[in-house]
Amino acid sequence: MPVPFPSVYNMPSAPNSTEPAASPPEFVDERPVDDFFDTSYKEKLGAKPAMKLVWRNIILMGALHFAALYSVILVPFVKPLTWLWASGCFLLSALGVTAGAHRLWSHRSYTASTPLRVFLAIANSMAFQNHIFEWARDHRVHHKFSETDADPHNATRGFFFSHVGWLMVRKHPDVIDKGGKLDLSDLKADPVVMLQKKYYKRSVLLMCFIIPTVVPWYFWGETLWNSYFVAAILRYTLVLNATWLVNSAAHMFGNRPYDRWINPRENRFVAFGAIGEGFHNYHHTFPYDYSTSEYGWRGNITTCFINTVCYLGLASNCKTVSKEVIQARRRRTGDGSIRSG
Ligand code: ST9
Ligand code: ZN
Ligand code: ZN
Repeated sequence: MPVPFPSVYNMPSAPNSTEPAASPPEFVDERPVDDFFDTSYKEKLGAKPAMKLVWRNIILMGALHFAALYSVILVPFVKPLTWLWASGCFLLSALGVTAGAHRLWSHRSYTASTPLRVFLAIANSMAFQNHIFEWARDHRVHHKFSETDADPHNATRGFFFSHVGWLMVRKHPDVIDKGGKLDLSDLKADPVVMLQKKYYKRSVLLMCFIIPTVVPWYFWGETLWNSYFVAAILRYTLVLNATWLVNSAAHMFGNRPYDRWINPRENRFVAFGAIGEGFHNYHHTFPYDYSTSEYGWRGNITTCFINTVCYLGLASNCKTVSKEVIQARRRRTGDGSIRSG
C-alpha cells in the first residue's frame, strides 16, 4: 500500500481535536462510545420550544425541488456531453462534501496538503451546503449530541425533519449553546476554510451555478436553459438529497453491526448515492476512520479518491481501525447482523 495506514490509531479525546497523527501509531484498546458522544448532556424536561418556521427557506427549497422536477423532463433532450458534464459536477461537488467538509474538516481523519485543501474548498462551494466552517461545526455537534435537542438534524424528530425540515426552522437553542462550546480552533486556523467562508456567496454563485451552466454552452453548444437546469439545478438538488439521506434514511433504516444502542445504520443504498457515506453505524462508532467503513475502498468512491491523493503525495496520515478492535466492538455492542470473523 502506498499510503501509511496505521492499523489502529490512538484517537484524540473528541472528534474535533486537532492533535496531529501519532507516529508511529499507538495501539489502543476499544474505546467507549461516549468518547465521541457526550452522555453527560441531558435534554431539558418539559415542553419543547415552539418550532419557528423560516418561510424564506421553505419557499426556496420548494422552488428548487419544483425546478429539479422540471429539469428531469429536459434530461432526454440534452446532449450526451452535457450529461457527462453534469455527472462530473455531481462527483466534484460530492467530493467537496465527503472528502472535504466531512472526512477532512469535520473529523480530521486524514491530513491534506494546501493544494488539495484549496481543491476541496472549491468543490465544496459547488455543493452549496453552507460554508465548510458552518458545515463542520454542525456536524461535530451532530456526532457529540446525536439524536438529542442539541443535534441540528435530530433523527428522533422524524424522517422529514432530519432530511430537510431542519433547514426550514430556527435551530433548537441547545444546538447553538452546545455548538458554541466546541473547540473549532483548527478550523479557524486553516486559512483555506476562512477564505472560503469570507468569499462563500461569490464562490457558490460561480461554482454551483455559473460554471456548470456556461461550460456546456461555450464548449459544445448546449442551450443555456438546458445546461442551467440539468448541470446546475438538477445536479445540485440530487447532491443535496443524497447528503440528506445520510441524516434521515441512514439514521433509520439498516442494520447495526457495530453498536445496536445507537440509531445510525448501515445502509448500502445511501452509501451508493452518497459515494461511500452510508455505512453510518460504523461511522458513528469509529468516526475517526478516514474510510467511514470497515470495507475500505470497496463501494466507497470517496475512499478511492483519498487513496489516490495519498498516492500522489497530496494527503497523508489516514486513520483506520484494526480488524481486532472492530471485531471486539462488534461482539460487545453489535446487533449480530454480521458474524465476527
Ligand atoms: C445543507 C447542509 O444542505 C447539509 C448538511 C448535511 C450534513 C450531513 C452529514 C452526514 C454525514 C456526511 C455525509 C456526506 C454525504 C455527501 C454525499 C454527497 C453525494 N454551533 O444558522 P443560524 C449560531 S445547506 C454554534 O442563522 P437559526 C450562528 O453562528 C443547504 N453556533 O440559526 C449564528 O450566530 P451569529 C443550503 C451556532 O436562526 C446564530 O447561531 N442552505 C450553531 O436558528 C444563528 O445561526 C440552506 O438551506 C452551532 N451548531 O436558523 C440554509 N448553529 O448570529 C441553511 C448556529 O453570532 N440555514 N449557530 O453569527 C439557515 O437558513 C439557518 O441556519 C436555519 C436556522 C434557518 C436552518
Ligand atoms: Zn449521523
Ligand atoms: Zn461524521
